[in-house]
Amino acid sequence: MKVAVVGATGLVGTKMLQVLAERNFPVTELIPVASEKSVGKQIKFNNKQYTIVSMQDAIAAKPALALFSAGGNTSLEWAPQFAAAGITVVDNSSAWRMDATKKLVVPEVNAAVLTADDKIIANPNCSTIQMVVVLQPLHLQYKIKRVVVSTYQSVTGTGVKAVEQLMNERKGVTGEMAYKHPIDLNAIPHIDVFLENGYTKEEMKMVKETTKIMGDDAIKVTATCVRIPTVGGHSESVNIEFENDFDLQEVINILSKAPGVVVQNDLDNFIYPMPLTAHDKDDTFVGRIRRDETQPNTLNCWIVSDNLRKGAATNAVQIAEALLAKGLL
Ligand code: 11C
Repeated sequence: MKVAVVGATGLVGTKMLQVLAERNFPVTELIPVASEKSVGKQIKFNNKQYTIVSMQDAIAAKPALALFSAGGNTSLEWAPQFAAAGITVVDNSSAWRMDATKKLVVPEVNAAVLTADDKIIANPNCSTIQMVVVLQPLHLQYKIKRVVVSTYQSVTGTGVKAVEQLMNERKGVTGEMAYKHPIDLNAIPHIDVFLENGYTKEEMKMVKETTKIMGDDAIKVTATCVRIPTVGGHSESVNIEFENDFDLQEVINILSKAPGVVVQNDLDNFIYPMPLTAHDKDDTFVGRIRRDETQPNTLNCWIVSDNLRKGAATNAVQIAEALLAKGLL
């Protein structure tokens, strides 16, 4: 299958190429697309060299699938043009996620919603994806009423410039600032832009995307999103209130069997999820699973996943795999 990767030179685009190769996605020809300044440059995929092309040339090449990770504005302008040419787009930006006519998909949760009519499919925000793969199996069993989440997000979520800022600060070198503040030895409670309600757009993504993916508007979510100086993945402290009571061992058993979830909850051996150990893995890790002793039917846990993998590239490729499995590609 001919596959285009739009934004092929960015952090997520590079990871998409890696994940496509690792998972043996049936790519017969790669069409890498990047900004005008990269057109004509070569990139390697599956031991073959490919030349980066423009958007127009990518559409003319008629791939069956295009994985987009080139930002919201590029996606708003170009995804409809790819779709009009019969190319199925899986888009990693926030451009289409809350559009009622577009599906927002985490395959472990809602692959069933995909149909032949879906030509632009939205990949959710990284911090939402890793949370819903853990919430969904628990919701099916105990029915979630409310979620309170605080995130500890890796600089890789911002992009190459933020990783450079962190590394420059570590070396004592002055360079370009991706953030308004130093990030090393710091925690910045500000991810994406501030909205009128005092929350950030990142926090509201977690609120709105969760109910759309899980297909239940009754689930209440409130979020505080914080950037910290890590690179391996995003971490989340999650407090979940259920309609029904639970047995802690049953919760652990349910999560142990949940697709894409790995339980790391061995306190005696100091085993719990961390960005350093989640880095470069496709799974979502959950630990510190314990009852909230301050109110009934409420659980606390700690969720970590590599935001460039399950939070972006891996989830996008899994959507493509789901389309393929359903005969929609
Ligand atoms: C971050 N979650 O860590 C963001 C990155 O809406 O796809 C992804 C932003 C998005 O900064």
